[in-house]
Amino acid sequence: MKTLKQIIAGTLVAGLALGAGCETSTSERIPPKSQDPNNVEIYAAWPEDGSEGHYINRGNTKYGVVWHMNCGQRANYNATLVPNSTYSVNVRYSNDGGSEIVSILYNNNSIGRFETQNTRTAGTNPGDGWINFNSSQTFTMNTGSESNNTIALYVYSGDPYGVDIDKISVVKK
Ligand SMILES: [Ca+2]
Repeated sequence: MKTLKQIIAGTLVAGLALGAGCETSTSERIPPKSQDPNNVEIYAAWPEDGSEGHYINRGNTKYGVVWHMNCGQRANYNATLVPNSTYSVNVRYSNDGGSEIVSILYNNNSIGRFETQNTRTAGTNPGDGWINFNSSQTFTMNTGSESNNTIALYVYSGDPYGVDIDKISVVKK
């Protein structure tokens, strides 16, 4: 017969095991740490706290996950960059159906906006286009004196189905 102490210990172990199970699924989403400040790939599924949108598992991406954003939503990403430098920035996205206008902000200042194209191939079914990715045009971004910066995406306008963001590429010229 188990003592009360053994029962409590068993419950604790079960609780830890449950926690470990949750931890495993969380660890699959640990953000990649590829932070060469000359060539930063920001994977959109790992935004800063308080960002709007949600992640979705999606093929044709490096980590199998995207960040989905609807009209009016904003997602923020911290990046370590070389101060007082010029970068090229573009965004890889998929968009099944109607367009969005997405603004890219550097420390809250717009560096440009792009229109999402329909990534559904002609003749395929609605929804099939989410696994096809396009890149936006490339924008120029000049960094200031700080090495810690925030790059944000804001969906300025769009259809009811939003846009999936894979990554933001930030490459020093
Ligand atoms: Ca859309």
